[in-house]
Amino acid sequence: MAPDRSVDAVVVGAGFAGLYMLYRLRQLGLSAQVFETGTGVGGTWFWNRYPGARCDVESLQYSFSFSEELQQEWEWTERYPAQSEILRYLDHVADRFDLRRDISFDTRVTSAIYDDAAKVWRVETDGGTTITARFCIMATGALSAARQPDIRGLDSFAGKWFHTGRWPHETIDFTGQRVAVIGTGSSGIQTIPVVAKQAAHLTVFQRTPNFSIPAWNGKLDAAHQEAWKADYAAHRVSARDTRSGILYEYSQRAAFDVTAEEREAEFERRWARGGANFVHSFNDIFVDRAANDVAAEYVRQRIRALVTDPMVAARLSPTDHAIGTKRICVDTDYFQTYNRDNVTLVDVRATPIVEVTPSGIRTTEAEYALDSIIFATGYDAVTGALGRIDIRGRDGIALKEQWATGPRSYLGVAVAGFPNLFVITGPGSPSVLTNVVVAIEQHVAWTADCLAEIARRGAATIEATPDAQEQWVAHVNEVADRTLFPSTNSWYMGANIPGKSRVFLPYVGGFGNYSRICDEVVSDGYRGFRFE
Ligand code: NA7
Repeated sequence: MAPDRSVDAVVVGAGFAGLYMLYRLRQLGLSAQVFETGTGVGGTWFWNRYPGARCDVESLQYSFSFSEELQQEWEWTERYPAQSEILRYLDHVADRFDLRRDISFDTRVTSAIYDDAAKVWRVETDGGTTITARFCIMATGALSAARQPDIRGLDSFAGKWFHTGRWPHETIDFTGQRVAVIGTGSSGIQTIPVVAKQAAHLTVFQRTPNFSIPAWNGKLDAAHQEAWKADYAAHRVSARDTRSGILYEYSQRAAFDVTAEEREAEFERRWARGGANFVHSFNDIFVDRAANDVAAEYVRQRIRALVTDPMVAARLSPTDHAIGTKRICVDTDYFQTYNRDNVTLVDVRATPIVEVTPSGIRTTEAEYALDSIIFATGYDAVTGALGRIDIRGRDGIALKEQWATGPRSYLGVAVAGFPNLFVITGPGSPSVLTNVVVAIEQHVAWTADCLAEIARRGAATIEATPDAQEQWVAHVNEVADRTLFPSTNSWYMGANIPGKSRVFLPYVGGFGNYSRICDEVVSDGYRGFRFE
């Protein structure tokens, strides 16, 4: 079929990645079409409107650095940005750079098929549009494919149910209601304290307890913001040199290089400061089980101090995984919420959910009458959004089939057999282990430079070589195996999705190291890539 249109580049997604990619494509003088499922920009931040939704990276760091004017003019109001503030920011970015005119909203890309003869990508949408493009850029997000567990009887439920990652746009008021939250990851931990204050009764269905550190969120001090902005560019440079693209205090000491009292004091200090900085208290927490155990025990001790009922405190205390090997949660009054009279914690490992009935949830032990159910059950992370699109490269090979035993990419941005396809923060790149805005900016800039190089060389395509890809995959696995991460059943490992292959999805070698490798690949004449 003849395409409706032809452009230089199609971008899938209009979150942080898609917006910045469009900005860079325009700078290169390339025509672009962005497709976005939501009715507005923002991606993950468009959908995650649940009560309490907030970023776990501080505002001054979780923002674009590509425009000095933008980073100077935008005023953040809180230490950690609420979802509504991030969305306002992204709306501002879209307007400021006049990005919307190249974005088709309310449009899902259903397939992207490479035509080897014409050397173009043929992209189809659910609206029936077909567009061809030389370059296809997946800015589909690592945490965008919401995962709804298959629980018997949900269709029969007479009340309302929601997923945190697909929250409706109208205000949902739980006042006076009997509400359930299923899931106690970051989303559950954020929403539970807020919903508990509204609901008549809240029942939390927990399968695995998580480690969480207080955010101590509050209004951003104007003088602090001003001082930070005075030196913004330097802060950004320093952040890019770190392991996670975030300016934390990365300790140079190992946990057992200090006395027990010093360790305790360090944990204490970091707890009082709040946030994920805690897991960097010592430099061996992610690699040494004993070091990890002392940090984990400190948090468990805190939970016991915060939660009045010792049985509930024990149930809330994680013992099945090393701290930090699931993304650490950052909360406001999470553990204290269980001291409220209107909150009940149900351990669904001990008493599994059997079914949803018209009036509530039935476990093996009891029936809970409910008006609303909130699923905070996470995402098919890192590869899920790509898997929902029929992506086919050379010879009609489907990406999904090629990745059936785990994703294989070169640098997490390119895939052998898929010429001119770029994945922003794809599997095998630091992505979800970082401040994702920093990771996105690096991937987008690298991709834009690559497109400029293609033009300079007068090449039609660029493609990762199978050898370079195999070496990269081996390196990604080798680095992961040196840490405690693979020991945990986490979404980093694909373990939350039945049937998903168990592979450590992101690159744990550190953002700073990773971006140096990407730069070296370029200075070595795009080592591991083939231009045609
Ligand atoms: P997560 O971190 O994947 O958390 C999902 C939670 O839902 C987790 O506690 C799961 O328990 C639980 N879950 C999933 N399926 C079920 C079923 N069927 N029954 C009971 N409980 C279930 O997702 P989030 O949205 O909280 O956070 C994702 C990331 O977004 C986060 O890490 C930040 O980076 C931002 P499990 O642990 O699998 O036993």
